[in-house]
Amino acid sequence: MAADSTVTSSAPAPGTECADTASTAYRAALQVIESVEPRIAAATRKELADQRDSLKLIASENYASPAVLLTMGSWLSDKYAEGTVGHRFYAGCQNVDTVESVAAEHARELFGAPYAYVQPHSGIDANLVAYWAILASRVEAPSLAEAGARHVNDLSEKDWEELRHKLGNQRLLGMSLDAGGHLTHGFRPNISGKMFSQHSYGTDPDSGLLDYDAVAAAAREFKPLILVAGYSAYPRRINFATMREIADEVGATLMVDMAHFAGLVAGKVFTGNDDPVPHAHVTTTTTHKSLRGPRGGLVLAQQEYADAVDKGCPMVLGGPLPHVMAAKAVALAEARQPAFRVYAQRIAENAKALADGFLRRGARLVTGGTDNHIVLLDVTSFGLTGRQAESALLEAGVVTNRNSIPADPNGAWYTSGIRFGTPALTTRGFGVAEFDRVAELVVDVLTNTQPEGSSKARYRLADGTAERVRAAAAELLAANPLYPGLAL
Ligand code: DSN
Repeated sequence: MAADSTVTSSAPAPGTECADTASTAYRAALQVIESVEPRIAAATRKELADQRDSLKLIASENYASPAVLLTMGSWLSDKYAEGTVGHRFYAGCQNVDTVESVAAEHARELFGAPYAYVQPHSGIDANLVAYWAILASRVEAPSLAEAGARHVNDLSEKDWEELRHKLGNQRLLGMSLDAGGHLTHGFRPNISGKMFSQHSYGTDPDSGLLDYDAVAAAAREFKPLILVAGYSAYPRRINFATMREIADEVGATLMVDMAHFAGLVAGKVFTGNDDPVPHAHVTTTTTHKSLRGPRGGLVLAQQEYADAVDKGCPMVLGGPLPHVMAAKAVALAEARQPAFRVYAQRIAENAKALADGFLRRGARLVTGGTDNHIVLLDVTSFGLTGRQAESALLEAGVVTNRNSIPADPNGAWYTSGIRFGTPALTTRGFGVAEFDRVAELVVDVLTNTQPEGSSKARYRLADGTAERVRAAAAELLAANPLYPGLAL
């Protein structure tokens, strides 16, 4: 398939250029690593080459700036600091206190949240902190008051037994995995599906869109303690004001997991009812997806939940990772710059261009399009499973992940969808013309892929397809280099 458009490169996201000083730092670091374990230095170099040479379309990945990456490689890593700022279980935490305070201040200012907790090591940790903070506030605190106790250790064995029973029998209502929810929103194999009595809401079978009346009906019937909103594979915005009304009506706490779209909230693409922070009691996120920070998590809370969230360590977390909290502070400082708003706007514009590019070429999209950073392609329209499509795309240098679609006929392993996201390539400088070309290349691969026999995994890519697509992708990638200026 020939190119149908000439593409021009746009500027990479500010902060991801690699100045001479950063190049020198990376070269020195790799030399030091090489002298101890050359295989790790080699894998690190190879990862950069692989990331530079492929079209990264995984919706949950990005490229952090050299400043963020370099911040993680320091002796801050060597410090134990269980506890909270000014209240640690170890001596000598004054510098970690500074790091944690600065990161939390940036998080509060960026998201307009009364309280921020920056210790969680990941998204699942952030969600566990949130769940246990809500359980502590809504279940444990009233039980302690009733028993006239100040601390769980002061409870009689009988009261403790009752409280443990209560804590283990609360209800959680979240979006189902195949509608786009996350494992930690009550999926049975995950701890969230085991520690709560769980019920899920889906999407409208015809439109694929969230049906708020159905969510309200499920909430009225199930009466959850926690209503979870947020997604990892739903290509649309959520009205969080409506979700809060539903939560209030049934006395639930609204928890929003904005891990996927935190960058769009930070960049003010999602405002008003699209911004979860003013509406949710507790908001969680990872920091490494559209927010473009280090791998990690954080929790934002309204004041009423702040004290309980603050006990995340040692309630469910081990010692904080000071070097990662430092990198969160740097990333959040970057996200407070005006340039980040431009970046976030482009993420959404590019997703629309990718979706339109697919639709114009006859592909079927879940919900018929996107208004966030995700595009979910139903690959059954190409006669493929998600597994076959994912492998064929990878062979052609297009890195994606297979994903369930609502009522998926192929189940959660083989799936029927491919999830695409625009944050990473937008960081490299891709614009709408480049994303239209990406849609063309993806459709080229999928129309030239055939299932092999009755296998849901094996496939055959027509001769020459991988080479043709790789060559076209190489042009796009060369025009939009990753970490321009970084020479190892
Ligand atoms: N694994 C992440 C994703 O890909 O969406 C969510 O945790």
